[in-house]
Amino acid sequence: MAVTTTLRDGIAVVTFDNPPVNGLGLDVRRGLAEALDAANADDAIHGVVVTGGGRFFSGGADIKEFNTPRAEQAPNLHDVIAAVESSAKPVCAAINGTALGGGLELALAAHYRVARRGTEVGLPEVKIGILPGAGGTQRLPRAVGLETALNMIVSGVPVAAERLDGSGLFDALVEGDAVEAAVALLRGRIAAGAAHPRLRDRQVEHDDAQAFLAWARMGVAAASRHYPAPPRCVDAVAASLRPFEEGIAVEREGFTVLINSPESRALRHAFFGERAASRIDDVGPDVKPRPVARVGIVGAGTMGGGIAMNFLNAGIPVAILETSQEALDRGIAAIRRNYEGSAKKGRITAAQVEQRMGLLTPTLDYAALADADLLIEAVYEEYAVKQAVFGKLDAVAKEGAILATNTSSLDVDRIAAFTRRPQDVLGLHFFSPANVMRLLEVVRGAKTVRDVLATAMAVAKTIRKTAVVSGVCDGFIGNRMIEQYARQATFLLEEGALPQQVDRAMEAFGFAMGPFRMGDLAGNDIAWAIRKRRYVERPDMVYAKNADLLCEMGRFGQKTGKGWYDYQPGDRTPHPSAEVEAMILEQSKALGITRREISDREIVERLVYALVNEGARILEEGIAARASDIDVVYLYGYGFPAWRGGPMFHADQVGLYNVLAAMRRYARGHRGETWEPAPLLVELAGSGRSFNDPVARPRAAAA
Ligand code: T1G
Repeated sequence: MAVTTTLRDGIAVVTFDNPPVNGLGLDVRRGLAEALDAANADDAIHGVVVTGGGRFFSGGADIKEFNTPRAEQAPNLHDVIAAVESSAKPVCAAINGTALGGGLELALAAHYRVARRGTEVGLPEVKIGILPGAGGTQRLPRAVGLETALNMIVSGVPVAAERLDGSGLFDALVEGDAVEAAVALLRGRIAAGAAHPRLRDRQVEHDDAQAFLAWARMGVAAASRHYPAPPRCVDAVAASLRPFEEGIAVEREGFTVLINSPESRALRHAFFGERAASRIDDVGPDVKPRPVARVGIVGAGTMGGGIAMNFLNAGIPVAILETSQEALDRGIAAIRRNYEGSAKKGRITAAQVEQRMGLLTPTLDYAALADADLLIEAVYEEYAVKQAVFGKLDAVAKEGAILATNTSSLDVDRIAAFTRRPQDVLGLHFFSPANVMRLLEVVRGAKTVRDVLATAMAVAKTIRKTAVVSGVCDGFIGNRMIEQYARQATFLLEEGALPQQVDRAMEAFGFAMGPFRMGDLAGNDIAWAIRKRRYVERPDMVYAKNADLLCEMGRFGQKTGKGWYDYQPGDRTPHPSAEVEAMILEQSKALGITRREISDREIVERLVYALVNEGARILEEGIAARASDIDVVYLYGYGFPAWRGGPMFHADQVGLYNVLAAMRRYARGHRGETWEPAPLLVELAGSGRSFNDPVARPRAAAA
C-alpha cells in the first residue's frame, strides 16, 4: 500500500511508502490526495502529519515517469501540493530522512515542518537538467532567504538540516522521531488556536536583491555554458521577489522548457545509466559479495599508488609491494605527497593524512599479502611480468582471496590461467589518475565466478567508483573504442586537417580535450606500442603512418617537450609545430592525396561515429551488457560531454538512420574500408530503433 493513515488523538499520521526512495509517483500522489481529502472530511481529525516511510522522506518526483503520461496524470505533484497548502486542517511534514526535489517541495507546502537532526534536504533538479517545478523556487526563498535558496537550487547540493536551523524552514529540529514531535507540535498549535502559516504568504527580503541577482547571473552564466538549467534557476528564484502566482508562472515556464531539453534527457540518461551499470543480469541480490577487509597491491608506481589511495580513503588497510626498497620508498613518498597536496588545498586534514598513511604497509615480501581479501596487480604491461606476479600471488594468497589485474590491454583469461584459481580472477581496470577518475572497468573473465563479480561491484561502491562490467577483449570497452576514434583522427590529417583543427572541433563539440592534445598528455608512445603489437596480431587493421613517424621523431608528447604540438619547459600550453605540419603535408604528398578543406562537422562525425560503430560491435559481442554502460564509460572515463549523454545516446538523438547514412558517405572516401557498419547498427537503423531502446538488446547478449 503506497499510503497508510494512522490516528493519534485526533491527528492523522499519513505515511507514504514507495521503495527505494519514496519517489512521488502516481500511486503515492493519489494516496496522499485521498488521505488529505479523508482527513478534511472527518470531524474527528484536527490535523495531519505527512511523513515518508523507510530511510527517505522522499527522493522527489519519480523521474522514471518523466516524459510519460503518468508524470502529469492527476493528481499530479502540483495538485497534491495545492491540496496540502489549502488543507483546512493544518499539515505538518515530519522529515525523518532525506527530502529532495519534489519531496522537499511537498514539505514546503505544509504549514509546519519538523526534521530529525542528521537528515538532509535539497533541490537537486538542476543536476538532471531541470529546475524545481513544484513551487520550490518560490517557497524555499520565502523559508530560508534569497541567497541560501539560490545557492541550494543552482548547486543542487543537499544541505544538512542543522545548517538551516533557525532559518525559518523548520519549526523544530529533533533528536528523535520527527513524527512524534510533529504530532505534539500540531496539537499545541491547534490548542493555541493559531492561524496556520503558509510560506507563500511570506515576502522575500533582501537588502540589495538586484545587485545580488546580477552578480549571481554572471557567475552562473560563466559556469554553465552548455547547460540551460542553471540560468533558468536564477530567473525562477529571482521571480520569488514578485507576487507568488507570478513567480510560479516563471517557474512553470522554465520547467516546461527544460524537461523537454536534449540536455535534460541526456543527464537523466546518465543518472539512470550509472545505476543500471551496477546491475549484472546473472548476478542478482542473492549473490553475496565476499568481505574485503584488507587489500594487497603489487606495484607502487603511478597506478599502484593511485589505486592504493582509493582504499586508504575508504579506511581499508593496504599492503603495497615493490621489487626494490628504492621503488617502494618512491611509491610511498608519492602517496604522501598526494595527500599533503590535498591537505594544503583544505580537502582533507593533516590528521586524515596520517590516518590514511597509517593504514598503508609497504613491503618487499609477498608473504605480507597472505591475509589480503583482494589482491590487485598494477605492474608492467607484459605477459611475462604478469605471469611471474600471478604465480607468486597464487602461491601466497589465502583461500577465497580475489586476484585482480589492472591491465588495460592484455587478455584477462590468459592472466587468470597463470593461477590455479581462475574462478577468483578478474580485471579491475582503473583509469589514471586512479585516485581521481571515477570510472572502473570490471573485466569479467570466462571463469570468473558470480560472487567475485558481486564483490567487485560492492568494492567499487565502497571506494566511490562508477563500475561498468566489460567482457574480455582487446581494450575492453573504453580503450577499444578510443582506438577507432584516434585512428580516424590521423586519417583526417592525411586528407587535409591539422592537429589543432581536429582538437578545436572536438573541444567545441564538448570533449574536455581533443585527440592530439590527449595523446600528448598520455604519451604517444603508449599507442605506438599497441600499434606495433597490432601490426603483428591484426595486419588487416590499417593505420596512418603519421602517428608512427611522430614517435620515430621522438615526439612522445608533453613528457618529451614535444609531440603533436611543441611545449615550452614547465608549460602545458600546446603550440602548433611547423615540423609536425611539414611531416603531415609530406605524408599527404607521399600518398598522392590532394589535401582538402575539411569541415568541423565532418571531423566530429567521423570521430564520434567511429566510437559509435565500435560501440555497436561491443554490444553485439556482449562485451557490454547495454548501450548505457558504454555511455557511462565515456562520460566517466573519457571526457565525453555530459550534456550529450554519451556516444550511444548521442547517436540515438541524431537518429541511427542518419548516423548510418553519414558512415556510408565516409565509406566512399579516403580510408573508406574503415567504415564497415556494425550489423547491429544496420539492423537498428533499418527498423527505426535506438541503441538505448529497452528491446534493443542484441541477440548474442540476450541469449
Ligand atoms: N525517481 C525515480 N527513481 C529514483 C529517484 C527518483 N527521483 N531517485 C533514485 N531513484 C532510483 C535509482 O535509479 C535507483 O534505482 C534507486 O532509486 C536507488 O538510487 C517537481 C520534478 C535519492 C540520494 O534528483 O539523488 O522532484 O537502480 O542508487 O545512493 O521539482 O538516488 O535501484 O533501479 O541513487 O541511496 C529530484 C535523485 C527529482 C534525486 C538516493 N530528485 N536521486 O541515493 O540510491 S525531480 C532527485 C538521488 C523532481 C520536482 C522535480 C539518489 C538518492 P535502481 P541510488 P542512493
